[in-house]
Amino acid sequence: MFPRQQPFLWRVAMEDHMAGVSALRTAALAVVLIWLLSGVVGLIAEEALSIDSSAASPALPRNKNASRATWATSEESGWTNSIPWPSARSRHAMAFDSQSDRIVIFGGNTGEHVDETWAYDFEANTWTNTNPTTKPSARSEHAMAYDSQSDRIVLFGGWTGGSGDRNGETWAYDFEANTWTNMNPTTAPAARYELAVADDCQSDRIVLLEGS
Ligand SMILES: [Ca+2]
Ligand SMILES: [Ca+2]
Repeated sequence: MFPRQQPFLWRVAMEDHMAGVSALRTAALAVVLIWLLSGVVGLIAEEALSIDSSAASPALPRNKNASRATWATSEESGWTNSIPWPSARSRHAMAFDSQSDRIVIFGGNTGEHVDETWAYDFEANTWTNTNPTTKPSARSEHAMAYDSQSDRIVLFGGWTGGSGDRNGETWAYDFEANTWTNMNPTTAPAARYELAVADDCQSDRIVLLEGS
């Protein structure tokens, strides 16, 4: 009995062995495929991270209002803030138009006298060069105050350049209309610079003090 059954058992054993080898090969192939796939996924993830970090790599100036700022690139200088603001200056004059909620500056000295009118909006954190068509001549050391009753910023005097070049003009600025008007009053203080002015809203008068 036994010798007859042996070939059958051997054949069964060989078939089981071959099935086991095949299963091992399939498992090994699956492991290799998973390893290769994880490598590809890793490379893709690394590339995505490098793209993201390169996008943030320019040194953006830190600013509490950076989220509202507009940024522009330049090949020469990298990142720049495209929001305009007045250039550095001294001896300009400034007044607050409370009706328009704007701080307005005029003139000053940037190395030379300038005749720019700028308005600052605190909520938007923006300076605007209002570029009015008519304006006082370039000057510094003038004075400005806001007349709340007439909603005008009044400017007087200043230094316009040359030796002894004092100015005695009275100008009024309307922010909404963006117009400067030379008031040419019949009587006026003598021309001067380094003066001070203030608005007495109760009596509706601009008061002028001293000067050179
Ligand atoms: Ca106004
Ligand atoms: Ca007035």
